[in-house]
Amino acid sequence: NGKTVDIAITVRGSDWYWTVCAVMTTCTFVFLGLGITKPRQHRIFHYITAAITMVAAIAYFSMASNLGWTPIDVEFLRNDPVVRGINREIFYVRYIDWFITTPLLLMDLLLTAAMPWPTLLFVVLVDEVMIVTGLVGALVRSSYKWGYFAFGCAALFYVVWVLVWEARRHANALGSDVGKAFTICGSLTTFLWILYPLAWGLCEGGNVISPDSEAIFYGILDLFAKPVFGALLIWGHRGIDPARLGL
Ligand code: RET
Repeated sequence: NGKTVDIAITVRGSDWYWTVCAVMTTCTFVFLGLGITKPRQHRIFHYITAAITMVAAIAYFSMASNLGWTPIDVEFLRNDPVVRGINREIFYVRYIDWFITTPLLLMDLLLTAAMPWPTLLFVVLVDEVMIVTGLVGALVRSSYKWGYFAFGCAALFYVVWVLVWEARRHANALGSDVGKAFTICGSLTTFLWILYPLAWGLCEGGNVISPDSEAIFYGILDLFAKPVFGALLIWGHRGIDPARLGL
């Protein structure tokens, strides 16, 4: 009959979330600003990429304001006379962000490689399975969370496989400029996306690092996966007419 401990972000975590929010907001306007200097038919990658940072900006606004979370007892196996459980702040708003933005990131990549739409559809659906299993795993209060995690990792494995094999070959066949743009952005994505389940295991899954450290880990990943990725993608498309990609 011990007490429960609540763990949550401090003012330092909140300040860092505000910082990331500011970067995402700025990048949204920069990507849109670059887009409107182009003819309408040439704006698709600007629009997709700006939408990604726009959604992230709002998610980070929520987390910086300490909203969009729910307390979850993460030490469910614990049998301690003093501490009955540890309620960790789980930011479900992250998953709402990812549910919208990871399909957009995949569209950026798969449209660059001019993949046929059935492939795009299936990869996006598998990606959504990955995000939803991660959310459910983060919210359940038993070791079943690792079962959901395993489903999510299998889904990520498929997405990475399509990017590294099928889409890369498709992009290279479209010319060296398309191949280069895809290789740079695809490699960055593959490297970063594999780190997300690691962060999840240390935060929502295993409660190994504090919510402030979680803010830094996911924050740095998101800065590279969205603004840095977006800048490289838009830069990679300079000189590529979307009509060549069937867009
Ligand atoms: C979860 C947990 C379940 C297993 C796996 C995950 C992977 C998440 C990924 C998220 C990517 C997010 C991005 C956000 C935008 O910047 C859901 C953490 C595999 C890959 C790129």
